[in-house]
Amino acid sequence: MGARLGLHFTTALLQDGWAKDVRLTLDHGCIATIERDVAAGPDDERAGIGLPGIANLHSHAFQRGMAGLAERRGKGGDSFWTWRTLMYRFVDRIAPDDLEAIAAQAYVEMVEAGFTRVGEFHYLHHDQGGRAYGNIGEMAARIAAAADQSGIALTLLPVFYAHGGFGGAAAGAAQARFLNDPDSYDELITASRRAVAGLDGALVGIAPHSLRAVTPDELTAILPLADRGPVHIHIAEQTREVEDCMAWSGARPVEWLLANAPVDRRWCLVHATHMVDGETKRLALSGAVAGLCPITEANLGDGIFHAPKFRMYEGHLGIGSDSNVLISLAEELRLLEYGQRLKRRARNVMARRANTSTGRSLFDAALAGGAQALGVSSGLAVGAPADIVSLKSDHPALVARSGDDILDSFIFAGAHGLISGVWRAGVRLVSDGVHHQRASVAARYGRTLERLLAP
Ligand code: NGQ
Ligand code: ZN
Repeated sequence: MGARLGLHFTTALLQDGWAKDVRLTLDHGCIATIERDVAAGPDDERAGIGLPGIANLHSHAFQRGMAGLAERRGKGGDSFWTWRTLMYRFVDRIAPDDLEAIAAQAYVEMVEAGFTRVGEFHYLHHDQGGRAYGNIGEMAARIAAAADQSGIALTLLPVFYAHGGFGGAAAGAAQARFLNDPDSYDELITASRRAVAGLDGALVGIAPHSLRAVTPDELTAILPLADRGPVHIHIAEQTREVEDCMAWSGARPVEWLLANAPVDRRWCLVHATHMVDGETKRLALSGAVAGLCPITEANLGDGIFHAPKFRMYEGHLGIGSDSNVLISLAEELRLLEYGQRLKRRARNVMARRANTSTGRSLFDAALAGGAQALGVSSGLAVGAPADIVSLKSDHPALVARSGDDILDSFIFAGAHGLISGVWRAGVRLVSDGVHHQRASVAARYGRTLERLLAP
């Protein structure tokens, strides 16, 4: 790299808070210097309002391809489980090229939304009918290729999936493409590390899918493969899952996991919707991240997380786009707060204390929790990766705002078009709200969907 790139912001949210007239210089993808209260240099890029990029801690990228196609009422009552049947029908058609095209589209949209890293909870491993690909890491390599095309940083979470229900129940035919035993999973992890080896900043963690899909012995067998990396698991998303877990073990899912697995800061418990007070408190004290996916949880009719109690015990939380039915950082945070308001008939539920901004509290939580869950550091600081989002300071939703009012307005009062630029590791990916690869990625995605959805 040649001369250091200078970026100038009218105001920016640095690791130690808001600052005015901020000048960053970037070097080899990292923030080399930070100056405050300085004018822009002659060659600096002027970039409006600066925020740190946020990690999207939970995605199933392929599900972007069926977004909006499960919103028609069926014969009986529709539920998470009827949605899952439709999702399984869609996943069955996806070939490696298709996965790459759909994931690239999802990731471009994530970057445009202000996400600079994604945790891909990746479970589509095998060919139709469960036949092995020549390389067990074939699909992992397609996820890595999609991340590369979009520029988003990747924490790849290859999923261990072995059963169709608690207590080692046999998996169904529709789940055949997901299945491994601990030995083949070991190979998958090795292949996944190889698949991401060329990607700047990529990490690999592990992901036992859920207590429905993994037995206690299997969980014990695969945990060492994390090798100090992140461990993600779906848990307590649906009440039926809680009932089935009670019938199997006498304990609730989160209760069972906390009693039987070494849950700590490396863990991310995705959803954790249905907890009683004792579970909520103990999960918070474990230091693990609760991976909340408000848009998907609303879409699937999951329920509402016990946020006030969890926050009272200083629990860590982050945000995921999960089914990718809609990809929006601002809307995930807004819906997290609005779910709480509707349930509790109160306002500003997620604000950390009196006289604090709800938007800032949500943003700080998602920034720190997302980074923790994906195994990286967070925030704009010297030495940190230059993962930056800029907002348009002259947008009507943002004019005359400063400090935390900017975040409140971005989250609660902005509709579209507030994000101007996005940089990942110092590389500019988005200008004027548009990802530089948007057109080519969307064209390939369009051709893929035409074929996949053809009658
Ligand atoms: C998934 N999605 O892995 O994509 C799941 C559905 C399951 C959510 N849990 C499959 N939202 O949980 O069995
Ligand atoms: Zn999920």
